[in-house]
Amino acid sequence: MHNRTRASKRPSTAASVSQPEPDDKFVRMDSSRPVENRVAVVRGDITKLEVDAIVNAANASLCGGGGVDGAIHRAAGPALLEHCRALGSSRPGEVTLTPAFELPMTAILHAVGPVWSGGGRGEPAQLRSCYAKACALCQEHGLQSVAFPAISTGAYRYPRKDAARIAVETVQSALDESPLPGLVVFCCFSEGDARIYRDVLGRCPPKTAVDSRPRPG
Ligand code: AR6
Repeated sequence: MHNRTRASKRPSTAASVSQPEPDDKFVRMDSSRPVENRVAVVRGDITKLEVDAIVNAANASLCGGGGVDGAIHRAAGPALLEHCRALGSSRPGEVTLTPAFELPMTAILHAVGPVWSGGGRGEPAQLRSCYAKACALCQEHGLQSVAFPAISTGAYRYPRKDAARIAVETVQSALDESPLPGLVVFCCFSEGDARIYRDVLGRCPPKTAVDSRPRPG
């Protein structure tokens, strides 16, 4: 069961936060919608989202750590660590797919973001690669919906606005090219981050504008 790489745990054209925050209570998106409605911003814990895949902000060892990586490993259980140990290490800009084990998703996409050291050491390209490769894996494995944390913006200190701009632009390009993933959720841990994403999305040209507000009912 854990070797499954296609989106088969359950069909998903919707994403929801099962422990709602005061705003962003619920996001429902239909993957048949046009690109502009295939992106959402949610505030909350990524392990609680109902999506086919979640992206982990991993380190090169793939063996867990703090932040969102720690939260995902705790929720997925020890089998994830065992699986990751067998995979060996990864590199900045690379993304590795694993099963989600005790989490309800079909897959976890472990993206190794760059450590920020001023921006002159390839950090933007590596961050872009994380988002592009994660979207490509969704296409390859039939994953309908995927949630991203703000990769590299915590322990790895990537400036949050610059990182959000890269995330949005890269995902937008991927969605323009492919019907999969049908839905991309930018999962922000803080309201400040959610505001940054909404702001960046608001500045996109009309064809990429998104509805990131909760829908009643
Ligand atoms: N759900 C969603 N976002 C979260 C969660 C969560 N449960 N927890 C934290 N965040 P970070 P990095 C946000 O440090 O900068 C680890 O030790 C957090 O607020 O998790 O890529 C790894 O093992 C921030 O906005 O990842 C690596 O060694 C974002 O996730 C290193 O940290 C990313 O913060 C990776 O550093």
